[in-house]
Amino acid sequence: MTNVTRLCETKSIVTVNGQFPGPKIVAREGDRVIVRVVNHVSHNITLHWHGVRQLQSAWADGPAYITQCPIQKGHTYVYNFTIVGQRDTFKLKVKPGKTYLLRIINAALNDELFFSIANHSLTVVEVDAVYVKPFATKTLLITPGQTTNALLTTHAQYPDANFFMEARPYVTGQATFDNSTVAGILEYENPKSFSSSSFKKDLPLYKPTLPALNDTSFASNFSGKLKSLANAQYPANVPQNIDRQFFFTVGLGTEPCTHNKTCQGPNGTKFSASVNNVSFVLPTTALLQSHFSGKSKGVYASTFPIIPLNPFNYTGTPPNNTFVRNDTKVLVVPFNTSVELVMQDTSILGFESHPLHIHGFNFFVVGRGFGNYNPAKDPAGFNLVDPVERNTVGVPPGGWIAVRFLADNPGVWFMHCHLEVHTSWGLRMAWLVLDGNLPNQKLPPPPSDLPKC
Ligand SMILES: [Cu+2]
Repeated sequence: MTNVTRLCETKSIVTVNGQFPGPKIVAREGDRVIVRVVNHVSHNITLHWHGVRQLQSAWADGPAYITQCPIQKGHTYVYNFTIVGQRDTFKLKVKPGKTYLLRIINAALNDELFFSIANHSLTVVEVDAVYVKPFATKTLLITPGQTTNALLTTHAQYPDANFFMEARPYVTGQATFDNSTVAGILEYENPKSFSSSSFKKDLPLYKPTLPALNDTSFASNFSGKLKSLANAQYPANVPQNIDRQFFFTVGLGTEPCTHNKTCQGPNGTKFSASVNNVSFVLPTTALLQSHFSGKSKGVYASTFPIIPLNPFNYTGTPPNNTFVRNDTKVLVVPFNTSVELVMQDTSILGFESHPLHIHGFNFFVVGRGFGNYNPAKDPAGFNLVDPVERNTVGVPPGGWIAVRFLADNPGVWFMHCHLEVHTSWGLRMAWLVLDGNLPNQKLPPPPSDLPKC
């Protein structure tokens, strides 16, 4: 634990080697990364390497009770994995007439964010470690769990001004939220000035114009601009033929309030969240180990519903009964299954954008729309040529998203809303991808130091 002070507030937080943000790990394509984690705090700990595809290294993925039991106080675990097929992941001082690469990460817990720099445009070149067709924009949108690389070309001449870089939330839900704007300053080095050290307060300071807090049409427009590079060197290997189709509702719900407790949900119920009305309950032992050792009984059921069990008009009037089912269910797919998954937001407790994140895979975002997904009409509009490939995508508020991926990575893979509050309420599930026949298509055995629950 380390005391950290930000914006005049000091808190004791969990840090890595006493640093916040944590230490930077620099790795190249093909590198093997070995990190020995020693838990010096009294809480259980795991580390997840967000955005790193754990190809055949499910044991190193990190989510507690999914791929491993947590590391207990005083215990250690060595994370060991190889970086495969990955293209990477504040006063900012710049020089005129140059192009800078900004690596932007949304590490917030509960806020999707708009980001803009006054009087400058950004050229988006990569999201979630995959190249995209470059496009220019004044503002970008980034959800928790997403990363975006963008080029910033500075003014050709020293501008005699400073510029705010600002971020503030994109919010679609009905809960209260922090609507404050955070700001950094983009400052130019004056080529004619001898001292480059002091910040010139007397210069004009410009502010960007950010979209309104609930600007879903901006969000939709921005998402529509994201396309894979899809060239000979970086092809978009979109599954063209589908083996299995799944339809998940994602959204909020309620559950009965625990006896003698006060709950914040409607009519004294407790807030919950679910996928296909299953609010995922974490087991007390890790799913991956239970699967590998063939001891799944009493830990999880392989009966995750592939469509909603009680269909309703998802974007119309919500049903009277909004109770979820609490359960630990996984969706089992054979090795190399070509998967199409449609995720539909629901009107239960209000529409909301949910940034859905999958571990173990990238998916291609082949379709997106508002209202109820129509399986008879909507697939005709799917982009199977150059859809964006990523690992976290916002399901539009009151809309749906269609993704495709090839289940070529054996193991148990967590999928969840990246808004921390929704994950904790149960908007999470797990895929179980079985072994293939060949040796390189199998989940290797666990490392000997895998923590015990
Ligand atoms: Cu959510």
